[in-house]
Amino acid sequence: MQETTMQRLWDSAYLSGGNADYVEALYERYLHDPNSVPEEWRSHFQKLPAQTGEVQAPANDVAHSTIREQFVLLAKNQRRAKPVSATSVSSEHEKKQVEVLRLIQAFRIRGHQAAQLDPLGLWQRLAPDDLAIEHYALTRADLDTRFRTGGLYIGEKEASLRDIHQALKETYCRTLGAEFMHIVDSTQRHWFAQRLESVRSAPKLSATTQAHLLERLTAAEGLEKYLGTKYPGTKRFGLEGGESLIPLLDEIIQRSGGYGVREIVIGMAHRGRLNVLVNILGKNPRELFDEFEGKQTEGLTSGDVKYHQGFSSNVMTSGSEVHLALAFNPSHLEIVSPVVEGSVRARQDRRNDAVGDKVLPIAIHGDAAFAGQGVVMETLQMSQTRGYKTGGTIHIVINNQVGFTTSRADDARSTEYATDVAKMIQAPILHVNGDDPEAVLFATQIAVDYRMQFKRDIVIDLVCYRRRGHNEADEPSGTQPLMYQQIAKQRSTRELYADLLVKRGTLTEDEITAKIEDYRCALDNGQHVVKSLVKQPSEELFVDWKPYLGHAWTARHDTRFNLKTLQELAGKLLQVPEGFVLQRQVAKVMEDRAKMTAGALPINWGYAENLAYATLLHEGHPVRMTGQDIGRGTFSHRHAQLHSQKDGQIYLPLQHLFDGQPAFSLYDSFLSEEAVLGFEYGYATTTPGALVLWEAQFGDFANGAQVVFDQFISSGEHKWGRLCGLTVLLPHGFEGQGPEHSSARLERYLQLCAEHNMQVCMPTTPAQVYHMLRRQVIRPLRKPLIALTPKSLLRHPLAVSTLEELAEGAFQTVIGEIDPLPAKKVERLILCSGKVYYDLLSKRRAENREDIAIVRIEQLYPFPADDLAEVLAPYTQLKHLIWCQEEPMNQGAWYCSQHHMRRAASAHKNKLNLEYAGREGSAAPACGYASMHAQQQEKLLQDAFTL
Ligand SMILES: Cc1ncc(C[n+]2csc(CCOP(=O)(O)OP(=O)(O)O)c2C)c(N)n1
Ligand SMILES: [Mg+2]
Repeated sequence: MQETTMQRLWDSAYLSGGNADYVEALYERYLHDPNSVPEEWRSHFQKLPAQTGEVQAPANDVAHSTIREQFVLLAKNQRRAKPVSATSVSSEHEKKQVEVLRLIQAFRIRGHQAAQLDPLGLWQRLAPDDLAIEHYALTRADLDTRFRTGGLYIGEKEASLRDIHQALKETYCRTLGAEFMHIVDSTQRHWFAQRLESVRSAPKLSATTQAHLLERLTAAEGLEKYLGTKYPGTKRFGLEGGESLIPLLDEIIQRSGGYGVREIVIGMAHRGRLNVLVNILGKNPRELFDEFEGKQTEGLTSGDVKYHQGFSSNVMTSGSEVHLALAFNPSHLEIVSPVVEGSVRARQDRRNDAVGDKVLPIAIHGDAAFAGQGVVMETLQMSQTRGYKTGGTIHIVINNQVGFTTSRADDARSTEYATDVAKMIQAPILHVNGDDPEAVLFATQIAVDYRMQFKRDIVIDLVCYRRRGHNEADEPSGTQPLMYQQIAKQRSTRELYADLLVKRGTLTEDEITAKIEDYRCALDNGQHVVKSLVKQPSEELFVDWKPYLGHAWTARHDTRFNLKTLQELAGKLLQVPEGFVLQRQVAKVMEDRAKMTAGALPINWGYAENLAYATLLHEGHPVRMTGQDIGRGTFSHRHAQLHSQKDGQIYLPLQHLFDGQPAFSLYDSFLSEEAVLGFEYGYATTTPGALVLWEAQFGDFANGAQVVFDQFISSGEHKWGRLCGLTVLLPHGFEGQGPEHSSARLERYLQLCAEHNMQVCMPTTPAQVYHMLRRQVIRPLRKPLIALTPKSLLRHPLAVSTLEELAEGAFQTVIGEIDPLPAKKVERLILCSGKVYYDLLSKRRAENREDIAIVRIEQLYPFPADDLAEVLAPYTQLKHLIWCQEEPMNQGAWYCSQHHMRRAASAHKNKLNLEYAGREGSAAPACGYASMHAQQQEKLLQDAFTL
């Protein structure tokens, strides 16, 4: 732009100050129609993206906040400059001043691209050209000219260009590369600039701190060396090359303890896990050695490999005693992250820590997994939502630049950094060279401070390397030849830092050798190596799981509830605050519920469910329920959350039952299955006393969370000894809605069932769902419950119950014939589960058949063999025993449960055969044509009556 034009622009707009709005509006017009703004503005705006370097995207994507800020900044500087310019500053100088400010901005945005982040020195990155002064209207001749430093936090209002440039290079381009300019909130951006620039990203450390850093690195390296010598070639997924993780974690714990954090939950994968267990959580090395030697944990039928084991301990910090928990995790990378969040939220809820001051989540990731796994995105997305937020997670990526054998960036991801995915929630990212432990320490301090102040997620990208193969039996040079040639020459992080400390005179060679010896001795003696370990943790941090141990599913329990109190609670459920205006249909639901309470209408499903929650709350059990649209209910049956038509006010009657009641938490979840279910698993495994419930929109969608079912819900207890009372509601039923709105895939869950690991139920009446939910909490058993719940049945005239059935009944695992058929006349007995029962019943009643009895199996696993035998016994004239299901033959309960039913059939005095009436095998769960559905349904009913 011509100097005169520039001058004119300044005079006309941004140098006059306070005109940012005007400029922004101008810019808005330019975006819509570039021709609508004067030529000089157009040409200036055209240059904006490239010049300011804010984005690489087209001009339309330049954030307005950025544009606005730029002008505000310029205007401010001009205002400040006024007194000076009156005397000495020429317009030429002023023009350069602006360029200097742009230079500063460029470093903040892209300085990390020129930072020395790779300990191996192999990265081939071209420094962005706008970090050089020549990119601007500046030359080397300007180096000694003094400029105002603007918002640069270097403690000087004015400095030479040389000094400014130097400060920027030191701050942003050494071993710490910070990405924070993508954050929209300017307070946070300024916070980062201030923290980094004021110490040029390298605060001075005391000799004690330096010695401590070295001691932690010695421990990290020492453990790997020890295990490598003692158990050569045994898989341990060593941390070698990434040892800085240990001082990093140590600093998070100590610093957050200083803030008053009382509990920290860590989720991590295989890499470095043993090191973290011993050197951070203080697991006794002897126990680890036992595991290397193949010792089994008592009481677990499956158990798990050593690098999946969780652990917990308490350590002392400057602030308080901190409870540390490392979550058990499966091999499936990243899935532990939402589980950790759930566990943290549960602990926060227990402590009434609404903002996250007391409990901190740490998620440790691999570079390849962080970039690739979808659950990372889901977990990031949940981080600020009402139902799932935990006040910010500190993410650490152990970025060893390789995932198994894949290291090409253009194979592993589509972005420059493995951490770019975190920018979707505007999380700041601190890339740090793992071979500079002091920079790692500084990055960690910033991360903790940021998390504690802003309560948002932050990422530390610990750029390191992997000294050995993916595991200790794997040879990496075949696939990463150049990388491993360099690694062979690379001195360890500890060695490099020890040398530095000797050079600085902080420690002597002898002192350094002594540290190594001390550590090795401790391991030899099987001693704990975490000095701050608390031997007798305070009681306050303790959750008692004992009441839930050692019970069978048949454990005695009583789910009855006093009728009068039930009616009182029911009354509360129908009250809304003064002036609260219910929508017409909702008002009708409430009116009907009032009639149900009075006995004028039978109880329907939605009401029974609400009453189950109310009674559990009354008995002191908190209730947490989440799922997509769970407040209203996908099928409009629940209405546990009401919305006033007058002002949009939200009211949950279950939160207003009585003073001092336990928490009733209900959240419509964001549209995720995998992370949400992982979260609820984490929550439930931390909260034994509550009903924790997740509902899938349709049962079909739950397979988006298949990993959680397979790796945690069905097997967690037998692998890790973790109990979990989570309840999962899966709407299921063949109503002609097509392949994806029919089946919750019952077969999947039944196939996972063994060793009484979980329960699979298909209740068919309101009283049944009521008692099933109450039983889940009241019985001292903590096993996951998979409940297949109805859709059309929610309004089925026959699927109703009485208030007395709620007050007096119990959950029936098997429901026998309900009509008074003479047992002697019954020659055919149809077994079934779920909605098809009502179709069979209607048909039988319509045909007036007295020879056919229909029995419902309401709990498919653990299979209620005794209850079924008892129901079958009176039918002495039985000739046919049929299993009838709506699901295709390869699905539903047929294959997984028939052996249980066959056993009952052959145990019957008439030695019966079990026959099948249902759809034929099918690739898709259901057909997409309503007429075909109806034909199939009719046929399977007919089969049940005639086969
Ligand atoms: C969901 C999932 N897919 C694949 C694997 C197999 N696997 C185990 S480790 C690994 C590479 C992980 O690389 P990275 O995340 O960088 O961690 P690193 O081992 O380098 O620390 C893979 C693909 C797995 N464990 N989990
Ligand atoms: Mg890796």
